Amino acid sequence: MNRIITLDEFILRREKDFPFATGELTSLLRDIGVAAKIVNREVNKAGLINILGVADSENTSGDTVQKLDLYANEKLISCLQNSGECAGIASEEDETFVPLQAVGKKPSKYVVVFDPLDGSSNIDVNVSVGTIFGIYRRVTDSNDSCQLEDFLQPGTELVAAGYVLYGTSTLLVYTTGRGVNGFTLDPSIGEFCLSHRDIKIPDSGRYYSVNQGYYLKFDVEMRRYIDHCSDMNLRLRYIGSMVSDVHRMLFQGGIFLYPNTRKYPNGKLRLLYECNPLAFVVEQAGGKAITCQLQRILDIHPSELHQRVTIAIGSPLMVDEMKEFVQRYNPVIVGNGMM
Ligand code: P6P
Repeated sequence: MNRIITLDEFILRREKDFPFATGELTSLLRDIGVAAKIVNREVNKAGLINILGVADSENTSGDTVQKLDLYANEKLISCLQNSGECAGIASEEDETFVPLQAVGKKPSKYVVVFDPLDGSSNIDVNVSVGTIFGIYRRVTDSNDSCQLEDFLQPGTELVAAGYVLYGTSTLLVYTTGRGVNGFTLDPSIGEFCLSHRDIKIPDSGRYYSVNQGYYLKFDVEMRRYIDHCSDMNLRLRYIGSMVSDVHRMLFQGGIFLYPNTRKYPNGKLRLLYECNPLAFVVEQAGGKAITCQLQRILDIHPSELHQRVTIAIGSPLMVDEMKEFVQRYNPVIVGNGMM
């Protein structure tokens, strides 16, 4: 039986891979692991302690906020505040970024973006949800409070990103730009243990994931690509929780799409704390992530915290094929030199 390698041990070992690492990123990643355990504890018993259901509020994006969204948001912020390694956070649940107080005299070098509970509309029906996070090195003077530009960085500047999936088991998947590894929470010892080493996405797959209910609202090139998936007898899987749908693609191969619609002309999903972190993970696993207008997700320079984008993410051969459909049925996009 393989020796147990905990998340803490793995992160510490990997710190040695970074010659100039001074331990801040290591302890920040470990603190996110702690926050994930706390959120997991409540997600798993949400039905028992009356934190299911809808909070009487909407977030910046106009999404109905679930009580557990707010709980997860609070726990993540307090864990990151205690870490002393995080200068500030940007969350789906907060209209603006939230500077965090320095602990002692040490200024913090990093900021964290996160969706505290992605897919939370699924909670009340016991369908898996997840936390998505990304870590940036600050671009402003670390002796001062963090600024908006610390968060408005392209995904290529992420130093780490990942997600926690609260499903049949609780899995933390992350990358620091040297591959992707997965850790399963062992409740008997309260530790995330290495369970999926060096994850690689299959080049292609038998699944496509899109909200078929919007089919008639998609542009022609997306409808033709979706028709092609159906003609190829691919299986449609759509949970309504991006982190869960993308997680499936990571292990089984496939493509996840959220194109523009009349209601969401720029797409529904948020660039900063949904698409960029998942794009970093998927690219590190050998996959691709582009907009439905063929721009690489990680190259986009965000203009505001809650910016929405369209996305096609998953197996490289399937993303390339989708790109061919866009080029064939909407040459205007290609003419704009997107890709
Ligand atoms: P729709 C959840 O609210 C979310 O942000 C993603 O996790 C998910 O993929 C998407 O929205 C679902 O949106 O319009 O298909 O219900």
